[in-house]
Amino acid sequence: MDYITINSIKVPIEGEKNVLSLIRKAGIDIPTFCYHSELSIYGACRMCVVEDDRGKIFAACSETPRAGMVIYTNTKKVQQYRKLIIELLLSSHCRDCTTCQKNGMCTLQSLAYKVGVHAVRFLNNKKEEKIDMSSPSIVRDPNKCILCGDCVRTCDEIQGLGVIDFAFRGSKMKVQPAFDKPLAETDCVGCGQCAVVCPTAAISIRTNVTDIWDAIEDSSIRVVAQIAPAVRVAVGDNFGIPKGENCFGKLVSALRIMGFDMVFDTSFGADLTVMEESKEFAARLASDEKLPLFTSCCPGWVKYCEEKYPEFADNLSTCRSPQGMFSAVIKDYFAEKDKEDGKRTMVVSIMPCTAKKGEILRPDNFTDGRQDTDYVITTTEVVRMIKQMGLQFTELENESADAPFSVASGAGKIFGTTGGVTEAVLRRLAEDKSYNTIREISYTGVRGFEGTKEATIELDGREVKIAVVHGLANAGRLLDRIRSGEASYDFVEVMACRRGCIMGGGQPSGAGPRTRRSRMEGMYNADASSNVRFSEENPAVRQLYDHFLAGKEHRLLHRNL
Ligand code: HC0
Ligand code: SF4
Repeated sequence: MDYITINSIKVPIEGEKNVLSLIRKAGIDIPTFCYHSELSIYGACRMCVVEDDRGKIFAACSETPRAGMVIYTNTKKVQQYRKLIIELLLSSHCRDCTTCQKNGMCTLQSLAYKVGVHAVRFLNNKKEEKIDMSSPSIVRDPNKCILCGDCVRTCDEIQGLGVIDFAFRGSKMKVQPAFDKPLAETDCVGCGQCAVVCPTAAISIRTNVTDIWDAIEDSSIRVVAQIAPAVRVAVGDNFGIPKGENCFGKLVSALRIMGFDMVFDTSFGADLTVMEESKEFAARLASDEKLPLFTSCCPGWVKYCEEKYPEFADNLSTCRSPQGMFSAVIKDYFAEKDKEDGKRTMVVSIMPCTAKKGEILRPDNFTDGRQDTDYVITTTEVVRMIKQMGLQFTELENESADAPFSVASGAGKIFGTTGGVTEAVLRRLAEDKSYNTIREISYTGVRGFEGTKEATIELDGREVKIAVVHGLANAGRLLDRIRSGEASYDFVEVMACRRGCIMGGGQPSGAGPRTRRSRMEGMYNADASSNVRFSEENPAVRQLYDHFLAGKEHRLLHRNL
């Protein structure tokens, strides 16, 4: 076996493509801004410099490991080099750290501390740039950009959109959308994946925390929360709870203490989606029309499809997303009571997703001219609220969601990971409602993190072809194959974010491979430990269909176009 020597430790080369991977394998954490294992190597930030035994300095991320190499990761020369890089970055960086959205979570800030920069010798003579607040999902502040290009490569390579890019050269270089257009006027779908990788607050989540506190303070407002499936397996990250652990019960307690009047589980809305989408799928299969049926619960995907592949827009399910369905039901359900109590119901969704902030503003998410969901806050925003409230999150009791929507099936919960929507719909369409059926469906190929998954199942004597895709670049490739006739499917699930909502733009960042896997396992554990595994067996869903929903399905549950 070939080795390289890192700080006198012999480290075997086992297919690693760069020296940085070997350094990390040796358990040494060296700083990086522009290196992400899933993106192409840019090698621009130079923070990962190391020194070899001949005194040569080079970036570890772009150096191929060679047998016999001897490198040192923290020599005096390396330390001075890194310090100078940070100082130069800070010299042209707005330094309002104490009031910045990213305060305490900023890589530039933490590395300045780590490498020991206590003063900046160079003057900032950059002119102040306008902050782009046009998107409902994200905020772009060019004054905080360090030109690492992480956002550019994410939007291009993972999402296949290329909304933002480098413009100009030398000291004038910037990252911006083409022609410096406001984000709202571009193809941006609001997925927030650029914000996840941004090391500073150059791209951050547009926050609604203050609006929520204001509503809680107002006694004329009934503030109702719904918690998305994937939030429960990530909200604990910031409180030292093991990765992937289901914190739904603790989050319900936290929201009640904060002053939310009622707390519900969006997985109940997902159960409604399963009911409606499986009906729609069965009808399309019977008529052989508008196939494949594309899922419509991911707003990033819906916008992408409408704008980039309009010829497939009619194939999108007419179902609203679980968030959309549930908010419409909640508003309608409390309408009478609101009149009696002299109150107004406000629905606040707690989501792993930044694009959901845009979904709620779409006309097809209004019922009778009224906006169904009033605000979306992300997992990271709710974490901030818990901290502002001073709650000891780990100490909170587990509480359940409120009646009458207090039961959610396991099928509704797995929506939060890629393949979950498909699996839930297949459970609904299966005739045999046994554990064996659940197991068989889980083995069809819909589970796992592969970018595009395929499965063929038999339904009513017919072979049904399914595809599950996540990441919009993967979705684009699949659509191209469908368009050219190279591939054909009956049902296609698309989630804009790689690995589904568990890795949404609003989730706590810094989630490496182990965390991603733990979040996925957390979703499947939430399903396995549910008393009800099939959406149609959810007693609260049945009750709703039998009484309240009769005759209202189309108005409340579908995108009325
Ligand atoms: Fe998702 Fe959803 S599963 S999109 O990823 O379908 O955001 O968690 O809430 O609406 O349920 C996000 C997560 C949801 C919706 C559900 C769907
Ligand atoms: Fe690209 Fe998504 Fe960022 Fe918009 S939010 S710029 S689509 S990565």
